[in-house]
Amino acid sequence: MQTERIILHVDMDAFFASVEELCDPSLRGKPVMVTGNRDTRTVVAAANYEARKYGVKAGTPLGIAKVCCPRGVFIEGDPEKYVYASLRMNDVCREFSPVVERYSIDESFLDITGTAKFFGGPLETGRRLKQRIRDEFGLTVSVGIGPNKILAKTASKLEKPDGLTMLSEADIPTRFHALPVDKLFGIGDRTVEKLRVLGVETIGDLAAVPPEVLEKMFGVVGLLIHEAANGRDASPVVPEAETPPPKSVGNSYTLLRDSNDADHLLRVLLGLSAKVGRRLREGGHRGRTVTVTIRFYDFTTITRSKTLSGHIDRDQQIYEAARDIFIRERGRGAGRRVPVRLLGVSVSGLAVEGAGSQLWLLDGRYWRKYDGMVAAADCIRNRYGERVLTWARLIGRDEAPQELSHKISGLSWERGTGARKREGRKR
Ligand code: DCP
Ligand code: CA
Repeated sequence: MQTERIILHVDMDAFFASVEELCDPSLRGKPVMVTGNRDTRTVVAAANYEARKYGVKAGTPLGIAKVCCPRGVFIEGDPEKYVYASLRMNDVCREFSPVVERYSIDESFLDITGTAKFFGGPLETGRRLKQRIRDEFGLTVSVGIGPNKILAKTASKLEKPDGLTMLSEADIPTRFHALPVDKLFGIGDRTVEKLRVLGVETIGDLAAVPPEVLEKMFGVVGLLIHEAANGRDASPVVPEAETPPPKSVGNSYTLLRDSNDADHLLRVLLGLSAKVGRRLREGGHRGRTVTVTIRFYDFTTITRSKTLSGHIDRDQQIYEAARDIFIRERGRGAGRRVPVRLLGVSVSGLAVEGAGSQLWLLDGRYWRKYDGMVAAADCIRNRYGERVLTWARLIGRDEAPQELSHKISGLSWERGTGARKREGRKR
């Protein structure tokens, strides 16, 4: 019986920029950079490999990118194109296995344990998948293959662009352990900094750190880091169809101190709305009904809803509805004198993908730009963590929990900023 799995990770090269090149072949060979809305302070979301020669990469502020690469072509991103290309790419992936997990806009995992033999083995499957995507779209991708997701994802990065790399169990003590620790899937800059204190430079160094030490430093995550550094990862490839669609998406938050300060409570609602918006977009959902939960200091709780004319998924739209509900309830006396202990925001009445797309199609230029910015901001957070972007209104507020914070007003890069670290009890 075969127990070892074969996982393939596919990652598009310079995705947004490559799609733009595809739409306008005259861009080929030139340094191309895709940005957010250019009316605001913005950053480069994607730089093609030509532009990277000038030192530009994702997150470089536009002003700096123009200095580094004055002859570069700067294009305002159009997420509709990228989503379309992403979905089509996924269709091609499904030709190679029924078990495909769309991991991000330009990355998918395929479990090819059962199907690789039909395509001539794992490497040949990777080669054919790359060829299919090249033939179909003229795009290059990098493919990584391994016995689990961690090794496959690490492998796909090793020979970018247009790479095809396999990391097997036998490669763990050698190639895998020789890599710098920041190449390990899931290890962010902050973790790398903390690990440096332990003298950890390579994945191998990390693998040698006793799990108890990592647990002490990072909690349960430390144990996962230990497993990952040793090339172990049992997480399955989860095809989308197996994820049941949620009925609603919501988050609640217990205040650090009970409060009846409206400004303060609205800020918490904003943070919650942003969190819910992000989760909706991640799942490809939009909903029509926004519900606010208010729990008072004595645990009495009210739940009030508002149903909108269309389906929404943007932080600002959710917040506006939540704020209306909150202000209406306060107008009726709720919470004006009584301190609030917990607030919750949820969105229900979810539309299946496509059915709620009216807003997207009918809205004018403003929303299109907004969409681009939201999509780019989401991508940035996917890559660099929730804390790099936040709403200006939430910066530096001690009750603006940073893990709930999102930046919408202009795609500005604010690495390392965000609301102050929350201390005290957990949500
Ligand atoms: N993206 C973004 N903001 C970021 C990072 C990425 O908007 N900070 C977008 C643009 C990218 C796309 O997501 O094209 C995919 O992200 P990747 O990290 O995979 O980057 P690329 O595909 O551009 O480059 P690579 O060839 O290194 O994968
Ligand atoms: Ca990519």
